[in-house]
Amino acid sequence: MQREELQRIKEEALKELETLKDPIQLENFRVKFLGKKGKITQALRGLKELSLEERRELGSELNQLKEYLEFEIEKKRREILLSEEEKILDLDLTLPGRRPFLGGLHPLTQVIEEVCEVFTRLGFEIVTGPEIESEYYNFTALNIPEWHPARDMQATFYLQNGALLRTHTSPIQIRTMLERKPPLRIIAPGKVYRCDADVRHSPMFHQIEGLMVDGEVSFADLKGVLAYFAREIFGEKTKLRFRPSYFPFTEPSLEMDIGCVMCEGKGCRVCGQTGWIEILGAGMVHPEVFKAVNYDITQWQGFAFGLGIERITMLKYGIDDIRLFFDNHLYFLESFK
Ligand code: FA5
Repeated sequence: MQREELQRIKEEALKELETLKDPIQLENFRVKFLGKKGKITQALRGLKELSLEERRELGSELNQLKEYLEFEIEKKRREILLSEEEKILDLDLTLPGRRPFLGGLHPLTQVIEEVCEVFTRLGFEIVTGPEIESEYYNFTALNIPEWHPARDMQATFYLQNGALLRTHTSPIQIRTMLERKPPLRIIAPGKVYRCDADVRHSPMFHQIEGLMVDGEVSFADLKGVLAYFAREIFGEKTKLRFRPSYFPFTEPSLEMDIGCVMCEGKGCRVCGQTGWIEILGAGMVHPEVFKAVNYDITQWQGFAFGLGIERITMLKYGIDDIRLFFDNHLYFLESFK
């Protein structure tokens, strides 16, 4: 990457920007310069081959150009929208005034609300817990002692004071059981964090934890509740399957997969060519977990589950890249209003 090359990209982008007239041209332009394989993205990647000083100088200029183009693309998008409206107004002056742009709920918020609604219908109460957790609640009380290899199943962000960003919503199980006496039925939505990123994995994502404890609760109850939830959210015809799995805090454990809607089960990059996407882990509460919260294991039984909200939303709306949820492009968000 040389200064002349940067200059060439800049001139080309600014010249082309002037000529854009419709949303398709605008999107092609965005992909050409700012997309994953776009010229600016590639140029930013190429910086690592330069000396520190050149990297600093060209990097800052490239980033400025990137921000400028992002701003201009959004501005153009609005101009195009307004000019379409004006064309209509030219034809009919009796039309009402221009309406302001209305915001809407983020698709993930919509799905969290929808899933919570399904479980509250079944008598589950909504609770929450902190995102900064101690190792005790996130791991130890869930039957994952320090030496246990299962700690590596969830690559963890540790804070300097020994605390951590919770890697799952399961610590809320412990907090709730310590505060309350059974019987109980709760669900707990929230953000969780893992050092993980690709088309299906995001370093921050959302889960909903579920926990039911009562005198007699069986594995069949768990499967029944999960199948009901899947039918309510995805419709009667959706394909689902249960697979045996392992979690230190449940025994026996399972994972539930939904047939991939992107390829209808044929196999694609989103489902890793398997035709299925895993959306949750679940199982019967492990006796060691009950012991950690002083519940009498001869008296109480329970099941727990943890749903991945991004995966559910991807399946529900046919979204093929998890990162779209967090880029916050208006054209993406507006399609969920
Ligand atoms: C857990 O987090 C367990 N706590 C779930 C659980 C709860 C099991 C209660 C038993 C009892 P897992 O790591 O598999 O399990 O994550 C659960 C779901 O979160 C996955 O099925 C997937 O849908 C979603 N998920 C996991 N990692 C990511 C990620 N990096 N990005 C987006 N979604 C993810």
